[in-house]
Amino acid sequence: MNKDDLKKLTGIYLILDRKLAKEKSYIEIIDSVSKSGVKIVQLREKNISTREYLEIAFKVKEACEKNGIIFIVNDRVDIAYASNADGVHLGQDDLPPKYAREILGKNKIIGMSAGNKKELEYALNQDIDYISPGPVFSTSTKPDAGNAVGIDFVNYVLSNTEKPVIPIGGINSDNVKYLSNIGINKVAVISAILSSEDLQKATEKLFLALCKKNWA
Ligand code: TZP
Ligand code: MG
Repeated sequence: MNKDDLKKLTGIYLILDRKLAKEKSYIEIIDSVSKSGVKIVQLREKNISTREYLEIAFKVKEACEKNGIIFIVNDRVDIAYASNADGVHLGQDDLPPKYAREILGKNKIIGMSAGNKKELEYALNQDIDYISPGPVFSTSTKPDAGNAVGIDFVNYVLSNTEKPVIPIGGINSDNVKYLSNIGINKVAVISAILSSEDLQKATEKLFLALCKKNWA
């Protein structure tokens, strides 16, 4: 996919998190969600060695490629580069996007989180390809994520940029309508899918709710 098409893409951005994936293999997870609306997968490993991270990245990249899914690495520009990922997601404390761009090149996707107006302003002044406001709703998946920013902040982001906006944090099949109603076509989730017994069903349900417009 050309990264310029990212804005038009409708779908789920699934973040792979070992804690919530429990014993399930990432490859099985990707295989079971890829036909149900997951269009982007992010690998988000914590507390493992660089070599281990890279080994996992190679495998996840292969599974994503096979399933036509965009593959993003969280935080680590070195791992994104070495695994030839489609891009990297950076937090406000990670390597500044300008260095990530120098390393990865102009064709790779660089995404950035923003949890308030100041972070948004910083992000929008960088050479990035999408922005993730959040946490939109409260979430226990990332205890240090800060206070929920709410739909109003997502609306504020939408009115301040033409870049793709991919909200994150506490999003599920019940509340996603508040986002699709304001024009959001992509959402990033962890628990809404990974905490379910049936990953495929949970993905379908979320995707359907995301695609459904103009809810009452
Ligand atoms: N960044 C902001 S909130 C969050 C991250 C990684 C966690 C999202 O997980 P969930 O389970 O979809 O709320
Ligand atoms: Mg980060």
